Formats: sequence, C-alpha cells, structure tokens
Amino acid sequence: MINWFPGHMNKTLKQMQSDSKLCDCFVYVLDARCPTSCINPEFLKVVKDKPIIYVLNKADLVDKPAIDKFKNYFTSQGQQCVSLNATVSGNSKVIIDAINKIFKSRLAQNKLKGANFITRAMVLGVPNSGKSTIVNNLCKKARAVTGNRAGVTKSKQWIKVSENIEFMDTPGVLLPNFDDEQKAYNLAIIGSVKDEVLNLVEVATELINRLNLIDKNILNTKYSVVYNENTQNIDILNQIGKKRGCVVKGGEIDLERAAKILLTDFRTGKLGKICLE
Ligand SMILES: Nc1nc2c(ncn2[C@@H]2O[C@H](COP(=O)(O)OP(=O)(O)OP(=O)(O)O)[C@@H](O)[C@H]2O)c(=O)[nH]1
Ligand SMILES: [Mg+2]
Repeated sequence: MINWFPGHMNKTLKQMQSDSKLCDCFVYVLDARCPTSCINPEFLKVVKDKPIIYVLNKADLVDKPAIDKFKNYFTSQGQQCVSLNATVSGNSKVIIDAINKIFKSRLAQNKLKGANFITRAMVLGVPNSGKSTIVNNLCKKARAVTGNRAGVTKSKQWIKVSENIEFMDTPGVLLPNFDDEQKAYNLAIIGSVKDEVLNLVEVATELINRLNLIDKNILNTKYSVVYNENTQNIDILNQIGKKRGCVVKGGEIDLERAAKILLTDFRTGKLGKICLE
C-alpha cells in the first residue's frame, strides 16, 4: 500500500550521517499521536551511540494517560523523554533543560576554565512532526519555515537556541520501507506522508477503523453517524460526506472530499485528544 521514499530523503540521510559528527546529541521529535510509528530505524545510523532526547510533540492532541504511558516507556529504557506542545511560546525550553542536564559536568568544567562551550544538537524526525516549530519556539523570531504538510524543510541549518546551545533543523525523513502496515497508516493519518501520493479514501477508512476500536462515540458525537451490525467503514465515510455536504450530481457522495474533511478534523484535534497507539 504505502510505499513512498523519494530520492531526496536518501540524500538527506547521507547528509545527516555526515553532519552528525559535528553533533553532541540528538533531539528526536515524535508525534505523540503515534510515537513508535515515528521511530525510523535509519536514524540509528545517524545517532549511533550519542545521547538522545525523545520529544513527544503535539502532546496537546493526545490524552494525558497516553503521554504518561510513552514517557514511562522511554524513561524505563534509560532514555531522556519530554512531552510538548511546541505551538505555545517558550514551551520547548524543557528540551534545553534536558540537554543541559546531560552535559552538566562538561559545562561546569568549561565554566571553570572560562571557556564557553557550545553544545550542538541535531533535530530529527519524520516529516510534519514539528521539528521546525520547536526550533522557532526557542528563538526570539521565526527562523525555520513550518507548515502543516509533509516536506516543508528542504535543507539543514544551524540555529542558536540558547546561550550555549545550537540546533540543526533537518528535513523530515520517512522509513524507506514499511514492514508494518499499521505504522504506515498511522504516519499517513497524521500527515507525515504527502497526501498527494496517498489514496485518501483508503487512509480515511483506516482512521475510521481505528477510531471505532478506541471509542464508537467519537464519530457519532462529531458527525451523528448511525451504526448497525452491517455498517462498513466506507458506509461511515459516506455518512460523514452526506452530513458535511459532499454531495455531487445524482446525489452521490464525493468520498475523496469526505476523506479530506475527516482527516483534517482528526489532524487539527477537532475529534478530541486521541492517541492512535
Ligand atoms: N497542535 C500542535 N501542532 C503542532 C505542534 N508542533 C508543530 N505543530 C504543527 O505541525 C505542523 C508541522 O510543523 P513543522 O514544524 O513544519 O514540522 P517539521 O517536522 O519541521 O516538518 P518537515 O520540515 O516537513 O519535516 C505545523 O502546522 C505546526 O504548526 C504541537 O505541539 N501541537
Ligand atoms: Mg521542518
């Protein structure tokens, strides 16, 4: 189904591998709505054995128990993990604190010597996870370009984010192949894969499937969807389309338009705080 890994991502990975030699640590940005789906095995070649700060970003779109569950998961593995809504000014400071904690003794030693040591961190993650938003959140003014679609950042850049820390924003990189279809759908649902290369009706019916497993009331509350024992996911998409005026000539429903409406409502939190994992 979803098999999309454009050539520029391979090039980006190679560049990141080379730039990683200049980095002391890594800020690994995960979308809190499906954190483990955002783990890209290719990043291991970039990070190697240097420290990582895992960021559960877009925490405002997920219920707190889910955030706590994933925080516990990472910390129980001895990893640093913070959660965040990067759209709120100043919030990303928790990442600076986590980095300073890791390099505490090195900072103290340098202070004694009177040297100002700069810690360099690479910000990495799948597309649309909020990497550039985090970088901007730490600057006085917007430095990195952001946008609610995959593939906004085209090239790397170093940006000073505190007195002694510089971040390198990088373009989002997807997994070269998906052996796990569920993870692939999760990434498509959250907007990490370009919508243009997707069958949005298929992605939307997958979302309906997941939402109904979590709580049947979600779609019922938002779109007054009616169920009986034979109701299929595609029928539900039809009902959503009807409710939201996606009717074309002859009374048929424009399912593509209905799919876009449902995905946008989910991505912008209009269906509530929902974690897909
Ligand atoms: N609700 C919410 N939206 C966020 C958060 N962080 C980022 N966003 C939004 O997510 C979208 C993507 O943000 P970017 O910072 O461009 O993402 P990116 O990871 O740099 O994306 P690429 O450069 O394409 O890899 C934007 O519309 C942001 O406003 C967050 O914590 N909460
Ligand atoms: Mg970006």
